[in-house]
Amino acid sequence: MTTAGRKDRAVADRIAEVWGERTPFGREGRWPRRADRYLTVPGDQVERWVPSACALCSNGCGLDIAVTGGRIVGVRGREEDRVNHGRLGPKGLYGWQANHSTDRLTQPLARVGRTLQPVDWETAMSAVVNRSKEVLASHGPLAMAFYTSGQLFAEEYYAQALIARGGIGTPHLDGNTRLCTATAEWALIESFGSDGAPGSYTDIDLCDTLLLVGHNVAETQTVLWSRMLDRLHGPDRPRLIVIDPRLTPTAREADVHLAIRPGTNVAVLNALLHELISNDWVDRAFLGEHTVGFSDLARLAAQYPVEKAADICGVSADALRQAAQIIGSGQALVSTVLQGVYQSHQASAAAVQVNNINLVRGMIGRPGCSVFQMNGQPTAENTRETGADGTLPAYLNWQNDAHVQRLADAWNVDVLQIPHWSPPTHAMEIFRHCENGSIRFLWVTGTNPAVSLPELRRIRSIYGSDRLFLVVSDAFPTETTALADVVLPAAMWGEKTGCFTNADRTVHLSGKAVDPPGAARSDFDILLDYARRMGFTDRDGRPLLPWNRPEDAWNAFIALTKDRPCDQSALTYEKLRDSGGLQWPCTDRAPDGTDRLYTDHHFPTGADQCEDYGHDLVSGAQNEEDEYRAHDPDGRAFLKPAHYLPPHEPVDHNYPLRLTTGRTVYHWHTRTKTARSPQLQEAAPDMWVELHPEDASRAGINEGDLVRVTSRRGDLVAPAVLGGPRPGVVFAPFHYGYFDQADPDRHNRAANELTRTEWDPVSKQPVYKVTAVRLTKVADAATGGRPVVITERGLSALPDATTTDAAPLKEQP
Ligand SMILES: Nc1nc2c(c(=O)[nH]1)N[C@H]1C(S)=C(S)[C@@H](COP(=O)(O)OP(=O)(O)OC[C@H]3O[C@@H](n4cnc5c(=O)[nH]c(N)nc54)[C@H](O)[C@@H]3O)O[C@H]1N2
Ligand SMILES: Nc1nc2c(c(=O)[nH]1)N[C@H]1C(S)=C(S)[C@@H](COP(=O)(O)OP(=O)(O)OC[C@H]3O[C@@H](n4cnc5c(=O)[nH]c(N)nc54)[C@H](O)[C@@H]3O)O[C@H]1N2
Ligand code: SF4
Ligand SMILES: [Mo]
Repeated sequence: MTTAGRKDRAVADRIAEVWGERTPFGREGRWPRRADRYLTVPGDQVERWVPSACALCSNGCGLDIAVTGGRIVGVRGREEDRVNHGRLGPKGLYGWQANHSTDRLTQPLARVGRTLQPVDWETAMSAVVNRSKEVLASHGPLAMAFYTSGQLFAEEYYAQALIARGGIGTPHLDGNTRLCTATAEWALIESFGSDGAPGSYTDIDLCDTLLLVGHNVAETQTVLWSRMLDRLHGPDRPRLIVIDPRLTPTAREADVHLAIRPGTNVAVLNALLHELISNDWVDRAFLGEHTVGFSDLARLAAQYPVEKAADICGVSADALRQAAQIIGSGQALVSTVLQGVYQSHQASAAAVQVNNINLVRGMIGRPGCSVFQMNGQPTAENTRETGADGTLPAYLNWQNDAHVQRLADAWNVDVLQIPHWSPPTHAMEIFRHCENGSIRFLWVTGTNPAVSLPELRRIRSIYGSDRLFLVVSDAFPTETTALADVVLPAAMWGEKTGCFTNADRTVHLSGKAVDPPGAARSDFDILLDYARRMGFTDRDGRPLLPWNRPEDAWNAFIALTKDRPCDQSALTYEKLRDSGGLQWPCTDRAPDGTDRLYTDHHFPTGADQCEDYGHDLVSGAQNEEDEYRAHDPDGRAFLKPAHYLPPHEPVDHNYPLRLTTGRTVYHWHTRTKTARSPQLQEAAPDMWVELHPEDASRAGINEGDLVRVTSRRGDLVAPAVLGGPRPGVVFAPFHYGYFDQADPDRHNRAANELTRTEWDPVSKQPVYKVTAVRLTKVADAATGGRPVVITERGLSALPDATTTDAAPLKEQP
């Protein structure tokens, strides 16, 4: 950091002070502004400020990018932005430095034997196009697949959806949104008929009760947590319930922390529902007019008295009663749900029970009342809206012929060109088809599956297979690009223009601030080039993607959303520029956007409108159109109950502990960006695992000792940090792969070596949070381990620990 950088920072150190100073405010007050910025040059040397938003989580904080001499030199939060009121967290302030990292991909690469050689764009794109044409000729469209991101821009996803579904005619297009918020999407569809976040961040300002389920918001959406903290530290403090097996920074602030056993969400939520119903803390008028299914829900919940749930979940019955009492007596409830539900056992069934809690209380569509089936990645919402994630664009229903026809008309293609004989293929199924050889061409964009997918040994073998032609578009060399046949260098955020939508439906236009390095190109331009070279045309022989700029694609997309639940037909670039960011729906009737959905308590469940006919929550069986129409809920929300089932992989004598995986505040996923941002990398330089002191002492493990965590599929070796998880649970961050390890072929650092190929029956989201493992000590801190620096947040700062691997000591029972 330069001296100038120090002098110009209007905020304290966001590494030590993750959430910054408190600016408390009371209920119905306005969240005070706070101007956060970080510059590496003196402020008066900034030549231009380019409006954008932070793309390092789903909060989508509004910011401006500072540019000097054609380089990004810093960022400042926009005080007038409705999302962050000027604040930025650690990743937002420091993460942009990765853009200028010297090891960016600046040229396409093509495989020659075992190595990747630099080539020009002509050579690279010809290779991609020639192989596409060969595969199409020899195996047909079902041999072609695309695996995209939750981190590109809406325009890029829409181009991909049009190429895959309208151009090639393959159902095999999905996003890493499948690993991220497929369950958010499906929980919303199952309850309300359509995707789309019902609530608004203004509800945080107005609520009196917060229920956070499997959501460590303090570390994963730090600016949203600042908003919550400012309420929690202000007058009329809302009451806070946190359901999480670990004592996270979020849980530390809770009135009631339910540290449940991983995988038992449905049991705990059913018990809460049972308490609410049996105490008559329910809104009978709302239930009668606006929902279907209450008697079934009540009947099922009655089978979950708190004592039974306490037993299953490993928490006290009193704590459960207390939590229910808080929810039952509050007048304005905001619930949030994230990966502790979506990536745990019975993901969709559990997420829907949180919807049910808000519904039985009648607390939705009113100020201060909402449920956030949270997003994670910055643009995952757009993957879902544009149809790049295993749904059709604009929340159209693949089983509804009129919907598919509407899409075919918009694209001017034959309706049979758009695959709709079954649901679009989900990612885990795509990889299965690659494994068995029926998919021969896979194009991966903006995701690093060789670290982020479960059971990495299997993934490496699938991606590395000679039979599969693998194209990877990325900004950096990664564990996945290393397996590719062709690597395409991509422009990143700040180097291209496009829109993205945050977790409360706020859309920002992110401007191009600087040119991409070397020959790197935006994904949008790469996709247009591919479409032209492939010769995709519409029914009249005109180019299928008749666009030149991202704005053209955006205009086509928003036109398609007209009268759909995600209607953004009036949300032009011009309006986005003028407003600095608006919430959809944004239409001629609501030109300034819409704060919260369902204020009239009419839900998009009608058979003609809904995005899907829904599923059985436990088996995942798809409902059919005829049966749905026969009981058309016609605007009423569904209350869908579900029984608790134990996790599929049991803990037993050999694997007695539960591994759960997740995040630290300082890193973003597989660290391609945050490891290249000096402050963030320094704050959390290497892998660790967190243990409960009782489990550690039983295994003879002290803080800092090197331990091995082994599952039925693989192992990892890392120093132990004590504290955090409940007894019986081990926590490992999933950020650390192999690109910055001395020996990249030594595979015992990534958490996903241990996880299992398994997914939720409804959302098809992989299960990352309930792996059965055992623990062994490898070496003492003093001998083979490393000194561990424990911060307030339980993190450790330690040098290269995974390269040491002494002989395992006696295994623990
Ligand atoms: N710093 C940082 N922020 C991020 C990201 C990042 O990589 N780094 N990624 C972004 C993305 S894409 C996402 S999806 C979000 C994820 O954000 P979160 O969901 O908040 O993060 P996780 O750490 O994956 O999981 C949350 C919590 O679930 C708990 N948990 C585990 N098993 C269970 C269970 O069975 N039941 C319950 N109730 N809880 C359980 C874990 O202990 C953990 O504290 O974060 C976003 N923000
Ligand atoms: N065990 C375990 N595994 C998990 C999770 C967990 O909690 N536990 N969480 C899951 C979740 S929620 C998520 S979201 C995933 C995240 O998993 P990934 O998506 O695989 O992780 P990232 O590191 O964000 O990968 C994004 C890639 O895109 C590149 N990139 C960045 N910007 C651009 C761009 O504009 N264009 C292109 N073409 N490339 C770009 C980056 O360099 C990076 O390589 O991991 C999942 N895996
Ligand atoms: S909360 Fe999320 S969007 Fe906001 S600054 Fe932090 S990483 Fe960026
Ligand atoms: Mo995610």
